[in-house]
Amino acid sequence: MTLVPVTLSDKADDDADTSVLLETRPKTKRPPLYKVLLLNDDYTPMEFVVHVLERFFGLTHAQAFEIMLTVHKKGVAVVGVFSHEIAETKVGQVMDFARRHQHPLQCTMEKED
Ligand code: TYC
Repeated sequence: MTLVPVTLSDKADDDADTSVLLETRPKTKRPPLYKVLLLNDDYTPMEFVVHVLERFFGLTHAQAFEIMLTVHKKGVAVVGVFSHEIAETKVGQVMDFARRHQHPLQCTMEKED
């Protein structure tokens, strides 16, 4: 809990300004968020990427197809924004699933500014 000094003017006696400490609410800093990024490559099939986006990010087929196309055309796209732990889990799930299917699909995370 932070104590903030506040000077109050005493109308009865101008020379007797009184300093008091007021309690503020405790500082709770929001934890940083992380963007999960999907990277393009020349070999992973489009349908596989769409499936990954549906399966691990809860996207509809239309949303998944749209993001897949963005990655295909631009090279990278943000798939979602999560806490550090959730982002790490999603990246691990995607990388593991891609590796098991022998696709070079890459997924990474990056701290949000
Ligand atoms: N570029 C791939 C292809 O033409 C498709 C693709 C899309 C691959 C998105 C990865 O993250 C990716 N088959």
